[in-house]
Amino acid sequence: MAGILDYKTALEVLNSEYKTRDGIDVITLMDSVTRGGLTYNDFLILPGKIDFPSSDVSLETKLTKKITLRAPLVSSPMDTVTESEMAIHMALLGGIGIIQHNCSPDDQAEMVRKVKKYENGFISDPIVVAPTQTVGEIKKLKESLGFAGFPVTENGQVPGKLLGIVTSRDIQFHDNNDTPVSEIMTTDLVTASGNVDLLEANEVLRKSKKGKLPIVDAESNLVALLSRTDLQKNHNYPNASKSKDKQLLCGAAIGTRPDDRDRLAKLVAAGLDVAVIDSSQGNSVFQIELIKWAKATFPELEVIGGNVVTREQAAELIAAGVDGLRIGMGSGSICITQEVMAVGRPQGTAVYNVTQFAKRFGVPCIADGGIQNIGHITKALALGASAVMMGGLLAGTTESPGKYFYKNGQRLKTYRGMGSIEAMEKQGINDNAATSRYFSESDSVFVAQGVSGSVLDKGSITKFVPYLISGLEHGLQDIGVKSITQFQESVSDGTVRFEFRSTSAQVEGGVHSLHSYEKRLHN
Ligand code: NAD
Ligand code: CPR
Repeated sequence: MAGILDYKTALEVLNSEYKTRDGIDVITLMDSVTRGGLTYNDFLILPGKIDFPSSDVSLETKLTKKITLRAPLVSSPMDTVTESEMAIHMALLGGIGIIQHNCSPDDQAEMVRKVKKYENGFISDPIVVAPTQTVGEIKKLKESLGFAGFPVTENGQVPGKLLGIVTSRDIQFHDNNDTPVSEIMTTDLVTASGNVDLLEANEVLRKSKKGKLPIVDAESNLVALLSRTDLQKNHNYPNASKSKDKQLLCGAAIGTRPDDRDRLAKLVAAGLDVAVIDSSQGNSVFQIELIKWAKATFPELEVIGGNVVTREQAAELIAAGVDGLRIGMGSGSICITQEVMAVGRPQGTAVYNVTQFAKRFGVPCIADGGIQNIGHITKALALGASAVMMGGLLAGTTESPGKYFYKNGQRLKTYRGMGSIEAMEKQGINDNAATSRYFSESDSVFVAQGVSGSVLDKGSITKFVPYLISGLEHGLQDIGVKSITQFQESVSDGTVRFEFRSTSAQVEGGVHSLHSYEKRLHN
């Protein structure tokens, strides 16, 4: 039939008559000289061709020059986002957590130690009791914790010589609350040695039919515990981020005050893998000196500098010796920096400009702030970031610090900026924590750079992060790339194409024209 072309001819026509691919390349997209800065919402990536399953997509990426992650996901060093629980689970799921520093150096080092000592499934800091404690005290513990079954150690601590276990059954019908634990505890124990692995330990626990399996060292000191109730929960984490010695990878943030050198020494002694120098404006003599000192003093430690949003800032920190950069100024969900300081940059433009410069020196970059959904992560990767850092998206999860509370029937947790009045007012027990950290010598009032608010309960990151990962894999599949490396190469060579998104296009791209709906993101 005249005028109608068959499939083969369509491809021939496409290849012979069209000089460029549909859409625009990244250079045209990011031409901020004529167009101004862009945020993630201002553009879209055009789909490519799918010829592989999404499970084939690799999300392996560089966090720093030496550290590789299986997932490009980092939790932010904020006191409502990352302490040990978050860092442990981020690392188990293939990303990494950066422990916050609005606390004493000793507390922060202890959090790092907890991550480094963590072994999946083993409780490394079980609640234990001393033989001199009373039945009454055990009943109270049971009431407040919701479980009983406490190992009894000679010194009432871990490690400590294991003497027995006191369980619900031991105290159930015991009316005399003054009886010491030593008289009623079970001493007929099944234990496993300290070098047992999780699979073997689970097997011993299963066969023993006991509720708890104490793990002891060669001197019979209790070092950890395995609980029957956790048997079902002891998932495998094949993508866990681990150092050479098989411990989970852990990051921590420090400031640029003179005291932060002592803080860093403590963190390194606790096993720290990567330090993030935390400042909204990274290009300062304080930071440059600190980077040089840290790299000279701890050659094995990876150091991420920031924050930066321009080539010039990046160049200074790269010259000082950073192993990675953190990009973002004023894009965070709790942030008022652009409003108050009049400085910052739209995040898409900041990410693109810094990454294109830093990649010439092999310095990976983290896109920090403003990540509201999976699409934003894909776009940050498209613009050259190796990983994204998230605050608000991970706040309100089971693993984030802080207690849930209810307001208007909704379950919430606090989420606040680290330069909010509330965070600055948090009084540390040590002179480097909290307020002293934020003041310049001449300051007499706080100038807030962020707000304090609340976010909805998001459940556990053990569900939320796999959702992010799966969504990313599907996104890359739609674009037609099998890995982050291929993605970034295809953006650079112009194969992956983009489109601007007008305001009405943004409205069209969101849910619209419904009377009501419920936005459920994953099962
Ligand atoms: P900062 O510690 O870098 O700076 C606070 C003040 O202390 C600045 O005036 C700085 O010049 C001064 N200072 C730092 N080191 C000094 C030294 N050695 N000697 C003398 N003065 C020194 O912290 P910040 O930039 O205010 O940020 C505070 C927190 O808020 C951080 O956690 C940061 O990540 C967060 N924040 C982030 C952004 C962002 O857009 N990414 C914006 C604002 C705040
Ligand atoms: P969201 O992921 O919530 O958008 O942004 C988190 C990022 O915001 C942090 O990693 C940090 O860089 C930045 N941030 C933290 N506190 C801030 C204050 Cl007070 N002001 C501006 N930005 C802040």
